[in-house]
Amino acid sequence: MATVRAEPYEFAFEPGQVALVIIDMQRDFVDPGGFGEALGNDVSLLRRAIAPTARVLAAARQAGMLVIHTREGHRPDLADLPPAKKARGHLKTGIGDAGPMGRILVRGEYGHDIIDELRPRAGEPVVDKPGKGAFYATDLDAILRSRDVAKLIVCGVTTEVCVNTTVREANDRGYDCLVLADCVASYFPEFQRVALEMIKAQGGIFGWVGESADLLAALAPGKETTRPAA
Ligand code: TIU
Repeated sequence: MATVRAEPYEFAFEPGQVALVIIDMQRDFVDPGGFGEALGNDVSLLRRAIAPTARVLAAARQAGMLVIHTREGHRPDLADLPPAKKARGHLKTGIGDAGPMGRILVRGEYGHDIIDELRPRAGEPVVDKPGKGAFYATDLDAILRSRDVAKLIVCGVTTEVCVNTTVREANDRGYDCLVLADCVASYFPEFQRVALEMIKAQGGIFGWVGESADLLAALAPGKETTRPAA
């Protein structure tokens, strides 16, 4: 059993029964010229999560942990794009339209894919999702249950949108989620702070919040206990 210092209290897991879930680290959100920027956001705020997430990804692979990547996006014919989602924001350039990295949030396009720094390896499931939550209209729940995974370590973007929605969906399905604060990011610093507060409030109403350094310490070879509190 590994234990990670976290709030509201330590997060314990068997490395074989936990999955690392990396949410939507796609060029469309993280790179200039994508959907995130089309929404008026400064994408540089998201890029700070890349390096710590890459370290967690390497450690998870080393530990033999199940790694799952998600991507938000739609079929090229946009048949799974709700008209309300397409219309929202009255954007000049929105989902399905041509952007500098291909059609925005459309599967198969360059911008829809995961950034090079966190590229999935063969054998790591990539879950394509049409919504903000990774459980809605996907096979994520089936993938996790078939492997007896009931605990998730969550990284990705954005903290208050797809990360929070996914954690809430997971919580209602009986999963325990540890969100790594330095491996998730928001275009809005205030939302980053509050979204993490919401998860861990009331005794962990939706889950746990920790730091990647504490997870890495727990996963280090031969390390099976929590790092002592500072
Ligand atoms: N706009 C925003 O903050 N996020 C999204 O649209 N999708 C995800 O968070 N992945």
